[in-house]
Amino acid sequence: MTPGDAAPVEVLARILRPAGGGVYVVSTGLAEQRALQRRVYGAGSDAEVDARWRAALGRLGEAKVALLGVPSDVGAGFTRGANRAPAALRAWLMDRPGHPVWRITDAGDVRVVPQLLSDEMLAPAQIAATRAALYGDDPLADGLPVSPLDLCALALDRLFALAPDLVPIVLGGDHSVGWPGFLAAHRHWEQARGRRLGLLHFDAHTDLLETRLGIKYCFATWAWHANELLGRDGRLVQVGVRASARPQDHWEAALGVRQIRAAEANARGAAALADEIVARFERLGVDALYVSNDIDGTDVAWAGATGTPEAGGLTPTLVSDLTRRVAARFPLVGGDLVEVAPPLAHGAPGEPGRTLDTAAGYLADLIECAGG
Ligand SMILES: [Mn+2]
Repeated sequence: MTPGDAAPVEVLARILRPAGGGVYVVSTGLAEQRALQRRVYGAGSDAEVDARWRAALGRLGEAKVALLGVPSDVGAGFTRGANRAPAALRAWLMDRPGHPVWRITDAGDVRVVPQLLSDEMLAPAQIAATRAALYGDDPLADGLPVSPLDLCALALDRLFALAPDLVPIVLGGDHSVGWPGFLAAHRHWEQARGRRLGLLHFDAHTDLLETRLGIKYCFATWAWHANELLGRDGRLVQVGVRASARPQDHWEAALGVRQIRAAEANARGAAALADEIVARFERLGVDALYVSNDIDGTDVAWAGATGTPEAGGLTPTLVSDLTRRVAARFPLVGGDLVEVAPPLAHGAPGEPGRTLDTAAGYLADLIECAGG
């Protein structure tokens, strides 16, 4: 049996965990994880948490928007901690019951083995060993992947099998999860259904390396691969770049992207930028939008708890306004929010609450633009 043979909900039940439970813990962190899960599900026991999560999986077929946590930071490169975002943001939002996240279906978290990233990087013996550890001798788990990026892509594929019009919102994790997020959207919407995606990407960095230290998929390469899927035809627009070894015209000439650096973005404002991006996407035949929001595109004043902070960034107002203006013209069919790293606040006053507030706003933008 291959993973394609089992019912989508049965696959999801094996490769996901209840919300907040994707980080594997044994002793340290276990009490905190259980407490959060009981709060999120309004449950009194682990069994009840599990039952309510499975009930949520059962409702996915009718869902319009769904949240998928990917608590992995193995794709990061400088400072880690983004694996804690899916749990920390849900905990933060527990105190904000009016937030739109509580109106949508939470599919839970991808199971994360914290030393793995992509199955392509693993020897067959490692895949077999981890598969046995994760799934035991479950016959329905035969052939399932074991690494976060592959599990995320498979989960999104099965979500689309359950609900073809679903808009999944991926909550990372480092920016490597943007790769399975966009790949799944491209397979479903562009390759299978003939739509043309535009990719709006907020970031301090270009993420446009083909490989980094020989690694194909990581935080610094996902946008290169996404741009290849788009055929380098100009449908990748990057906003907020300010930390790059090469100038803007290099990336625009070499890869066909449009890059609006942070200083230009802040000077022109959301309305003018939206006009440019909408006109560009219209000219290129775009009819569906994917937004990848790396919180380090935002200035450290509002989002300091992240792995590679850079001064001189975007304001949250600009990021939100631009997202909503472009999504008002092209339907949002997928998105991710990545690089929120609550442990990296370094004791700065008001952090990591300020970053979580900024992230909560961006999550609301994605959910509401998706119609949730
Ligand atoms: Mn990034």
